[in-house]
Amino acid sequence: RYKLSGPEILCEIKEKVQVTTLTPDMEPFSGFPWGSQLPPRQITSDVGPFKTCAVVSSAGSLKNSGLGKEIDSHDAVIRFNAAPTAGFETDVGSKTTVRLINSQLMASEDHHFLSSSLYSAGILVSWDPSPYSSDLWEWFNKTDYPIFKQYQRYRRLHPQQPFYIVHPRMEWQLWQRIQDNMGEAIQKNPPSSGLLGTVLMMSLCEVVHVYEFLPSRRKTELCHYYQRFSDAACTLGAYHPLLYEKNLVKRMNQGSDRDIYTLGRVTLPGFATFNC
Ligand code: NCC
Repeated sequence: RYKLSGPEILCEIKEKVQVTTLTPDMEPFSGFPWGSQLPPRQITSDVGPFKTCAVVSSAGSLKNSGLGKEIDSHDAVIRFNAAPTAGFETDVGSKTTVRLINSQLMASEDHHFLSSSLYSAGILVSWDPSPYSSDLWEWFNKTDYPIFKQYQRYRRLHPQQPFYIVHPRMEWQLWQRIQDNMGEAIQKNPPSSGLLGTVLMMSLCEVVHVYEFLPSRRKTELCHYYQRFSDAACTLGAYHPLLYEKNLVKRMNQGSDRDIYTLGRVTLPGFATFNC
């Protein structure tokens, strides 16, 4: 059962993971005055389609990669959480089309989410890692972090910037794909931002290149390319089922092992480009 081929896994993800964002017509949001702050249409209807896309993990192994030009040559680039480009252009490029952020960052004092210019460029997409539930009422009543309070505040300050919220069902549909393709029980925590962003881009792009999600020869214990902090758990996972996510991406990779080793680059096809 868990020995599916790469193309079979790609098909399962395409067919079973719905890339959905919250819209004002969904309950309970339809009953709240602020529900109208949500974008009226799905991100997949508003954004793209793009030909080529780059997913830039925040891994420390991007440091000294010199991948900046290659990353910027894509039609769209997704980055995560507080990952900066300023000062790191040579290694990570400077284009940011989409930034995927978790609700922990939105709520934390340290990140100055409401005021930092880091978040005001490009399209924002946020998600909340609350425990296993895809029911919107249930989730609304027990999000892990105050995602809606922060969302409303941010929207008032930046009403023109596109800002989506991922339907939690997507996290758990993706989690189920990881679980069903492993021979052992994995922790019931949602996939990392990196995998969520990869699947989001597969629904917006024809070709997706993912950088340093599968570590290259530059593999390091340095957590992020933009910080001094070291911890192998950043690459291998603790809370997120990161090792299993990486195993799945390795099996779906359509590029060469050499590309992984030298560039930290994985090549995945957009959902629109293959039939199942
Ligand atoms: O670290 P984080 O992730 O922001 O990284 C974004 C994505 O890059 C991939 N990654 C990162 C570092 C590394 N050495 N190897 C990698 O492969 C992962 O796919 C990761 O998802 C997150 O997923 O949202 C996460 O967020 C941080 C943190 O909340 C934010 O950076 C904001 O400060 C989490 N760290 C902590 O809670 C301490 C991290 O566990 C997951």
